[in-house]
Amino acid sequence: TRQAVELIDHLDRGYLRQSLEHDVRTGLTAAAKWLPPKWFYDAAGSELFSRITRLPEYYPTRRELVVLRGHADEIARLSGADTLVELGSGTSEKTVLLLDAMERAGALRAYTPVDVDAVTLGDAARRLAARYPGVTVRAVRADFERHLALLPRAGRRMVAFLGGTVGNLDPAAREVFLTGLRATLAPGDTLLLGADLVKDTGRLVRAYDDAAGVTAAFNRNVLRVLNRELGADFDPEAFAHVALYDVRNDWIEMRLRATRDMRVRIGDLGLSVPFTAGEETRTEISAKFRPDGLRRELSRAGFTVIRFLTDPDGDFALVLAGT
Ligand code: AVJ
Repeated sequence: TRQAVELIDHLDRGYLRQSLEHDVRTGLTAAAKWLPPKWFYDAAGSELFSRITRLPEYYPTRRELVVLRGHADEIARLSGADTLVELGSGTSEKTVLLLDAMERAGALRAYTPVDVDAVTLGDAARRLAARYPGVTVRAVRADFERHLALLPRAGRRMVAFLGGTVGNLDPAAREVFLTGLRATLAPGDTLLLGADLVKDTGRLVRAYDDAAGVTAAFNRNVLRVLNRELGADFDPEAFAHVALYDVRNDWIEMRLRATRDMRVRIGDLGLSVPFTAGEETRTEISAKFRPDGLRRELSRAGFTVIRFLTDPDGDFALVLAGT
C-alpha cells in the first residue's frame, strides 16, 4: 500500500531564480566578494555534502548521531511532541532516530520535512511515509530563513534544526532566525537545535579541508551552479579551496581564491566580474559555539533551555529548548 504524501510548495521557480540572481549580483559586485552557502546544494552538491559526512576528518555528523542515539528517547519524552518538523531535512537520515523514539513514546502523529530541494524532499517524504504507516507526512518546500510563518501549526511540535546548519548564519541573521522561529511556536512546542562546538583549531580546519579534496570540490561546485543556472563562464579549476578558522568570530570560513587575473561573464545578469590573482570570495561561514554563548543566544530569542546535551568528547551539542 502506498501512503499519501502531501507536498506544500512555497518556492515557485520565480522565487528561487530571483533570490539566486539577487545574491550573486550583490555578492560578486561587493568590494569583498561573497556568495551565500545555500547555492552549494544542487544534486551534485548534495551528493558531495553526503560524501563529506562520511570523511574521517568531518566529525560533526557522527558526533551528532552519537548524541541522538544516546538521548532520542529522553528528547521525545521531554518534548512531549506528537509532530516532528525538520528544517533542512535533506535525506532525513538522522530523523528516523527521533521518529522511532516518538513512536516508542506512543506519541507520533505527523512528520513535516522542510527543504528547498523538491527531489530530496519528495524522496525522503515517501520513504518515511512508507516506514511509518498511519503517520501524516506533510512535506514543505520552503526557505527556512523566509517562510517560518507558513509552516503547518497542527499538533504539539518539535522543530528540529540539525547538523549545525544554524552556524551558516552570521550572528545577526541567527538572531533574526531564532526570534522568528520562537514567534511561530505555540506553548508546549519545542526546538531541537544541533550546533558544532569550539574545539582545537587544527581539527576544525581539517574538517573543512580534507585530504581527499571532497570539500574543495564541494566549494567549487557553487561556480558550476552559477555556470549552469546563470550562464556564467567560471573556470572552477582556476579557483583554490581555502578553509580557515577565524578565532575572533569563532567560525570557519570557506573561500575560493582566484589563482590568476581573470574576468568572468555572468551572462544572465549582463555582468562581467573581474578577479585579481589571489583575490578571495567568501562562500561559507560555519560558526562554532561555546555552550554559554549558545544558551545566551537562545534565551535572548525567547527560548528556555530544557536540556543541553553533548557527545562524551564535547564536540557537538544538541539543545532541546522550549517556549
Ligand atoms: C551542512 C552547514 C552543517 O557547515 O559544516 C560541510 C556544510 N561545509 N563542509 C557545515 C559544510 C563544508 C555543513 N553544514
